[in-house]
Amino acid sequence: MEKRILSIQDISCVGQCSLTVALPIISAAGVETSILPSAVLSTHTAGNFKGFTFRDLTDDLPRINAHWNKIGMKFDAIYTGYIGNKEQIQYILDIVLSTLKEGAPLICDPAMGDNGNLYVGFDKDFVSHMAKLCATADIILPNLTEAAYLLNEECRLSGYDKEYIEGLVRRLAKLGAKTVILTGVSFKENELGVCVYDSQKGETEYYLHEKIGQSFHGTGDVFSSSFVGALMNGKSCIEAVKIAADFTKQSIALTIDDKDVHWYGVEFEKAIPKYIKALGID
Ligand code: PXL
Repeated sequence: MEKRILSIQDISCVGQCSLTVALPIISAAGVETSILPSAVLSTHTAGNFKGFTFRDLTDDLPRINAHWNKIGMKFDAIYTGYIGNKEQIQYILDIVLSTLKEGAPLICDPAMGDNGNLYVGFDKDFVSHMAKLCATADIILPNLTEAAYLLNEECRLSGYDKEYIEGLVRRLAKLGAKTVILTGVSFKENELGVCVYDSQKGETEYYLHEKIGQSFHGTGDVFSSSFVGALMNGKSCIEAVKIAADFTKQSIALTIDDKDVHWYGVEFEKAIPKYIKALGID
């Protein structure tokens, strides 16, 4: 039977992030993708999108869960991203408890900040609730900013060494997750990549590649979604990281020429054929 996963994050109607990224990418990976929107926004909250609408769906979460419990709905993985507010965290923990199949992974992207800052609307109190969700996850995928906030440490975006990164992933694992996948790691100019820490083996692996162009919004969601799609295809964590990092890089490369009009996200659609090829399901 086909695997069915649940992704919990917002719908930004326009903006190429969260569910409008997760749904097409994980579906393209051949995995049934059920969704639970945490909120509906007219656009994402970053860059030039001022005056966006925000429909909070907190009250729907327990009602949806009650229905799923009644019909015995179960998922082969749950992947969480942008969460609407701190109250949703407890509801999401309830959903995980009642709908995630035994032994199936909870994958948590604590999507709440970038470039040293939290996204609009989030504060330290929200971060402490997100840390609780991360503590129950099997795999977490923070960027450097989210990692520092989760640990309540000063954020270092450059000028660090391997010792700093390896200390960071170890401290993050101590929050509770088995595997930490830290994104946005770079030890030299024109390099970007990921550090993977398996706390059970005590092993750290890197996937560093050439950095192309400027940074784009939504690339964290493209990376996490394609990672989840690869993992659900039976790839190991490090294989899935490589496939996801390559797909994200290709998506950026295929967007750079449209940067002025397409500043709000990456045109990942153009790279989907390569992603499917990398998964070996073409
Ligand atoms: O890509 C992360 C993200 C998801 N959802 C919303 C956002 C952002 C980043 O700004 O605003 C609503």
